[in-house]
Amino acid sequence: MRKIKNNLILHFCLIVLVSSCSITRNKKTNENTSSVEINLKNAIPVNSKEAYLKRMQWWQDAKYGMFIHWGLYSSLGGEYKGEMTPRIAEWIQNTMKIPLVEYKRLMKDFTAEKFNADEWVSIAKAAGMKYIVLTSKHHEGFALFDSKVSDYNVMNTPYGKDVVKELKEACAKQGMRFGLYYSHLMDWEHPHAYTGEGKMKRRINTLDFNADEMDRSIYLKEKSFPQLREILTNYGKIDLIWYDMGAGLNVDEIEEFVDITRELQPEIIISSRIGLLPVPKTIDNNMLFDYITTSDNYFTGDDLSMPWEMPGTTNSSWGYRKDDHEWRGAKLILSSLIASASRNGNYLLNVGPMANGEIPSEPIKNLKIVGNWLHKNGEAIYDTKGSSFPWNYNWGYITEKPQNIYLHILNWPNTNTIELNGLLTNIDHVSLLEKGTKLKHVQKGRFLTIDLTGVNKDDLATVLVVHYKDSLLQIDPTISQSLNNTIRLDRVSSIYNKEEALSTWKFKVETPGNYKIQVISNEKGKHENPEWRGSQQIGHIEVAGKTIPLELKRDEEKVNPTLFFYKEIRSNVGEIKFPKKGVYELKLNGFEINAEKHTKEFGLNRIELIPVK
Ligand code: H79
Repeated sequence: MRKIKNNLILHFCLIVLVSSCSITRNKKTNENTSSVEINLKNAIPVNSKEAYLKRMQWWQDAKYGMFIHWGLYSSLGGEYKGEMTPRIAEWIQNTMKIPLVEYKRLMKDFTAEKFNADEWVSIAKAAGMKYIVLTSKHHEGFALFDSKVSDYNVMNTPYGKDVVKELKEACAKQGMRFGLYYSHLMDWEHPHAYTGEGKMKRRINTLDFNADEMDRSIYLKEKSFPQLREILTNYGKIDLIWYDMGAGLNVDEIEEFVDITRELQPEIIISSRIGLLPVPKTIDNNMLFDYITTSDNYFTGDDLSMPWEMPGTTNSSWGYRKDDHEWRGAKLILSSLIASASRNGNYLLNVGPMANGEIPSEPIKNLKIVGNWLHKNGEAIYDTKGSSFPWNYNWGYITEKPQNIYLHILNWPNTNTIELNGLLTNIDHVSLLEKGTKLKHVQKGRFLTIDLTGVNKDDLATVLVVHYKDSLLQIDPTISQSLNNTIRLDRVSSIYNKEEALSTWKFKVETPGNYKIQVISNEKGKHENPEWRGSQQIGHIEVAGKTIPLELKRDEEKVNPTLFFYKEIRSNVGEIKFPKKGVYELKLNGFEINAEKHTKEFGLNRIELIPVK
């Protein structure tokens, strides 16, 4: 996603290119795509927005999936010649410069004697996950399926059976949706998997091959396209294809991937990492992917303009890594799931089995805890839509269904009350989702206040249901003070002018007086080395006729409820006086803000104005 947003020029060119190609797309006459014509005309699922949304429905309702990274790297567990790789474990061949002949010998260690497809699916089921995505081939080039295209596959290991087939069958048996990851551009076994120059060159196996002699069309023709045809032909219905690292492919190449995919699996859902592409402005035939994959392990807090999914890890690697015991706890997993759902996103959470086929016990345990919670509270996750409120709340997140607003309390409030601000619809009742117990509440003006006295707190998340009878939920989008008088200015509710590096909020003040200003932001960048950009910019805040120079300091830090590796930083900025009731404006000047993981801008989360007692 970051790639998409960072490339505005490319963005424009691609939009033009993609749409002008659309006319010719169905007219290709070469062998690979001749049959596409018929299929695309008859079955392209994006002929109308309705058809697209219908095809996407199961996935949007599912919310939660299991990612499985399994390959030859799994047998190393991150260790090569007595040393641990400093980077993600599945990159070990590239990072530790392991010669291909030697790496290929790992095939003999792919024993999988404890692999039981039914058991894996049962684990996902018990976790409350609704779909599974398996690495059919990762960057290393080794296929987990019976491939006639390349011998570098699971049939030539001691295990000797087709893993894709077994898992697909187990999924079909247990009613689990099944998707495949396929690294379509990168391949460290093929001599022609050329990804590009500069930084892109690091994605090539330059240890065994000479990048200057590479011809990508050979790789695509010999391995990537035909293997894709194999996985999309030999296993019945495939629900989703997770292309990865497609940056470097040109639009023609991307289109060819799309054509093959849609030809063989018209109902399939395609991930955005198929290439460096813009987010489509409209849902139509020209779409080359169906949903946006966000940056790994990074939830920005935003809703996006089309369906989206955050892929995440349970420790720090995707592939099995034996020294990494920093497992993401159940509460963090659940927070990420709830937060994603509250902004209409899915969460695809990874496990990295060992070469013997065992999934490490710690993530299984944590997944199960979340699964038990979902068993009781699933109504508030599955089939929901995101929050209608344009701001966030400190106590947790919101999901919705017609007539119901679900409040997921992750941080129990000291006041024992939960408050919704801006609600205009009349409430019928408020209850505890799990027990159905009705809760005392008061609705006055734009505030709904719910009394939590006597409510048993669920340490993971307590869900309240706010039930209303009107056909529509009405919300007043004006930002105003909460009942404890704090004013919360979320990045998601700001008007941002990028050229002027200016963020503006308008808000109502009911209680005049002195307020402390605090800026809350997130670290970003590589997970091995999170960075905080607060000290790299200077600017000022203009509010209530005053200009306050801004130099942010790391005054407080805490673990982020959704971002495993990245701290939430609080900076004290000063004080401001609101002399009387009324509408005020706050301008954050000189700060380029952007919540995404790999952008250099400041990762603003919100500004809080807190009354001075
Ligand atoms: O499959 C998982 C990752 O292996 C894959 N995508 C997820 C779902 C992925 N491939 N590349 N990346 C993610 C980006 C990471 C690049 C890095 Fe590196 C690998 C950073 C450090 C090692 C390339 C090589 C850039 C620096 C060295």
